[in-house]
Amino acid sequence: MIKTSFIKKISGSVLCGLLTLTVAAQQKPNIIIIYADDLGYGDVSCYGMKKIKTPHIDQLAKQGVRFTNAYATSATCTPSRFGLLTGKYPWRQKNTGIAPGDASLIIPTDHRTMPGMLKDAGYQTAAIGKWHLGLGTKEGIDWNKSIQPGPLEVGFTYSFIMPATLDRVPCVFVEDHHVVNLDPNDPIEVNYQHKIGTDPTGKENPEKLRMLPDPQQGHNQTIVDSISRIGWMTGGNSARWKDADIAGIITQKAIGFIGRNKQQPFFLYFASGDIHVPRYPHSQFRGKSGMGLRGDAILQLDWTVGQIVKALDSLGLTKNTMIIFSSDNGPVLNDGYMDKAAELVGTHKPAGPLRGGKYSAFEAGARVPFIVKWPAGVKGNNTSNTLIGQVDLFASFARLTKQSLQTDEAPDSYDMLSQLLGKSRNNRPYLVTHAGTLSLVSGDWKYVTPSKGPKIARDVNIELGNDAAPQLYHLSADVHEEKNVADQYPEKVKALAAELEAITKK
Ligand code: NG6
Ligand code: CA
Repeated sequence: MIKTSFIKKISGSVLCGLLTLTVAAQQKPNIIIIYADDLGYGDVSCYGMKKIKTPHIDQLAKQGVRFTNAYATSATCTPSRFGLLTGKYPWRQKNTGIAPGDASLIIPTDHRTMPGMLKDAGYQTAAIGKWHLGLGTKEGIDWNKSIQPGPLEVGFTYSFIMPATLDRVPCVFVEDHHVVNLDPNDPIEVNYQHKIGTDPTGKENPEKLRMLPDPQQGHNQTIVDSISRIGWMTGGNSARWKDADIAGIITQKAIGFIGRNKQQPFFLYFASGDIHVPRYPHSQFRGKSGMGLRGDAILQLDWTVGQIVKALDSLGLTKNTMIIFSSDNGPVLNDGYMDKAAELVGTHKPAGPLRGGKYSAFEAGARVPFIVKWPAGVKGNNTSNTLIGQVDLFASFARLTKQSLQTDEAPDSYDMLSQLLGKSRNNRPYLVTHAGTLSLVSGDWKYVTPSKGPKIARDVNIELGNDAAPQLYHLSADVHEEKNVADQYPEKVKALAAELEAITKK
């Protein structure tokens, strides 16, 4: 009797100790960034999409804070991702434009990144999905050997990535340092200058294609999975992806990572390939939106969000996991393939009330959906018009995880944790966005630097927002940037131009 109660006492206290340990280890919230590709401000139903429903994304908004004034750092992918992960405006560094498929790693390995900082805070950190930040050194990559530097050299403890974009070769997954399912007897070679190997190309064999590339835009080189891509590749046949399976595979990888790390804090940077071209979602979604493949890809993206939420629920991790949902840049319809996105969009406005789109200095270029859900720290049903940037996540997560930033880290990142949690509405003092030309958003105003660039990108049919004269918009009254009021407010233009100039020199 005595013995039993003694044992009970011991095991009770051991159990109690274990529980305390688990709770202590779980005190730091898990963080998941779900990063969509080319999803516009108006492309999900909680931001105004009427034609199709995105219930899982809407649910995040219902249970969290939905931001109406949040920005990617840029109007294209590579620079936005660079800004998000480094806390530094991409235009401060050369070669941060849209990365060619054979670009070397763009993120410097000698500075801490956001995942690196979280790793120091005790997190397991994963990059899963689209990378598009270059891989390897300037000497080039041998895709058949250890591929580095890459995500693991900039702070991630695990990675499972598509190296560039879905429309660029090599169309294979890379897990940590190696191409997945590569047969050493069928080595991969990639070339962006000239054709290599004997694989058919879209240019020579259009009859082999499931969707035609837009003749104005290229994308007519090596055919992988019946879709021609940018760049040429040969070999690696067993490793090549099937486009319809990508979302399912990366979602499974994400759920696997979450499951493996359920006992310790984790950070997951989940970069979906949806809804970037080529759009070829799983048959479960094809034909379901009534808006063609672009709408179908939005349904697939929403499903992905639902799967991740469900996995958290079943592991009991929902309460202490912060999910941030956003997009890398604004919307585009025809971005290289004749997938009928433009023909079938109907009355839907991918950019909602905003002007322009992907590539544009107008608001639709970089103002994107941005939702934060964290049951343990954020009240639901909250909408915030606070000015905030994805570049601010680095400093905000540092505060959340009680890490101090070194002086040269995340130079453009503001600690906006209170705003993320819906507890403050204080604006960031200003935010620079980038689409070739730089713009400064400050309070109600937006100043766009004069640029001699074209006014319209004809191939994608998007207004780029370039003008040789300075542009000034009163965003709170004119969110569609109809009226350039620079002539009416010369002092404002001067002040904002000077402020922007000073920021670029910092
Ligand atoms: C452009 C491609 C476009 C897309 C984009 C990158 C052409 C004509 N257009 O250069 O199809 O791949 O790059 O998109 O090649 S992003 O979302 O990754 O920035
Ligand atoms: Ca993009």
